[in-house]
Amino acid sequence: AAGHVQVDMNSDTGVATVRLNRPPVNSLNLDVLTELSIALEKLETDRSCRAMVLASAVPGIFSAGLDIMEMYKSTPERCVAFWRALQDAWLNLYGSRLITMAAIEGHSPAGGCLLAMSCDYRVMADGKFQIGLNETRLGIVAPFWFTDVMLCTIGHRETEKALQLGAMYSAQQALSIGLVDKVVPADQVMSTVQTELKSWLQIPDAARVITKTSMRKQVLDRLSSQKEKDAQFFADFILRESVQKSLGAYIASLQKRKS
Ligand code: CO8
Repeated sequence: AAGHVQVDMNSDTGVATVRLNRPPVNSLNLDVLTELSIALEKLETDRSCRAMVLASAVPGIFSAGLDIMEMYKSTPERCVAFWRALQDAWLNLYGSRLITMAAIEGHSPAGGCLLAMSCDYRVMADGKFQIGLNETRLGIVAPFWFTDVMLCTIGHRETEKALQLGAMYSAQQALSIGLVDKVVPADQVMSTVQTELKSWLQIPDAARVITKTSMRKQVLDRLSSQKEKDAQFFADFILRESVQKSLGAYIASLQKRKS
């Protein structure tokens, strides 16, 4: 089904807005990730496009991360296909020549946090929303490239704590450890991103892109050089009986939280 990723290209400014649109929580399944990859590839080759704002069309949610249902009681084949789609979406985003900004207007756990961290700049809404890599709380382990991106964002010590605890941070806490760059009231996130973009757009693209690429190349190469091995590892790990049991318990706790 198409339409889970809305792209709004402003050819006057060269800024595209990409909104995830998979209610209720923008969880990332195979379809969404495939659509996101394709959208990013299109913008990458669109010479009129210089920048991209990654945002959500669902109020109160940036993205709930990977669709847990893609990992629960799935098949090895589906797991590998799903993981390849995630790898490709991430390689396209983290390696993008565009200026990429995350407008985090809601919750952003796990895969949502990965997408946000993979942008060049993050503005988050103040208030009740949380961001972080909470994988250990689900009894799963953040892949090495999630860890790499977090290391590049907040440094070794904070990453150690964040990952072991599966810590979820408020916007203010995230700001204090450098996980986001700016915190503003929810209704000002977009305008703040637009203001920040002005400074980035003043920099000649070629010099900025070479700089960005050289900073990110090592981390990108580490996954690119072992995509198949990484996908196989994911499928083997996630389908372990003990891991399935943890995921089952986590899904039940999500449901229980509601009633
Ligand atoms: N996947 C699938 N379904 C989800 C997810 C998800 N990630 N998150 C929420 N849902 C479902 C809920 O179960 C609920 O379903 P239903 O209506 O059928 O009961 C529905 O979406 C709405 O959710 P809530 O009622 O909880 O909505 P709230 O607005 O109250 O809360 C939150 C939104 C804060 C996002 C909350 O739903 C939440 O915390 N969700 C869990 C997020 C999470 O833990 N994601 C982790 C995913 S794992 C990941 O991204 C990286 C994995 C790396 C794998 C490595 C292995 C080697």
